[in-house]
Amino acid sequence: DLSDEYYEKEEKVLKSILSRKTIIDIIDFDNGISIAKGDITLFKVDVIVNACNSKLLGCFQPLHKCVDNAIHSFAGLKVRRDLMEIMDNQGHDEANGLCKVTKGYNLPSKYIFHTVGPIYNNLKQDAIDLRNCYYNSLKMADDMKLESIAFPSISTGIFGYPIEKASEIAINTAKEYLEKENKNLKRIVFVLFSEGDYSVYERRINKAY
Ligand code: AR6
Repeated sequence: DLSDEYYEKEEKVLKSILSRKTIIDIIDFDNGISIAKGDITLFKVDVIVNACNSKLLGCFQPLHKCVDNAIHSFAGLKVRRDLMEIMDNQGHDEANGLCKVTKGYNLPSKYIFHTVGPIYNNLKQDAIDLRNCYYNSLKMADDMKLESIAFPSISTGIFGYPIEKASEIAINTAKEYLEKENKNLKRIVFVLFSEGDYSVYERRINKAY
């Protein structure tokens, strides 16, 4: 049971969503890949991906400026409720590279995939885990017959993955997926939260194609 305070908070969030503007800075490359600058919670795509920890229940520091907090704040409390049920049924933490789906609720997007990126330790396994985050999300979106998916830069915030290395994995995994396996996806968007990250992705895409 949720207190009045929770519902009041939820209402404030909804009001702030209605007053928010949509993103303008977006580049579509003609290979199905796009990059954009800004807040992923503003995107209207079939699914946005969340960068989570292995508990999958949101960030435990309410004021932390992570994508997990942004997504939970704007999507609403039903996301955490659904994840609690999923994780209760599963009975153990989520492994790196895997993901679970919830609806998008108050977000413009239909679904959210909650994936667990690796905490960077400069190990070979980190690259495998990060690749799996992208690969498993793409595969799940494709299997669900979705056409558009937006990713944040997974693990490159507090999980410490260097953006140069992480962007190479993100773009190569997307490129490979589109070339070899894709059935339904039409648009893969990488949403970057800073100028610097955006430039890294732009350079990396030009290098990959
Ligand atoms: N839209 C798009 N990107 C964002 C947004 C946003 N609204 N907010 C932040 N970013 P991080 P991680 C960028 O730390 O490294 C949480 O506590 C951010 O600038 O969010 O995978 C989870 O619960 C950075 O470039 O995720 C986990 O415990 C990128 O998103 C942990 O953080 C990822 O940074 C996961 O760490």
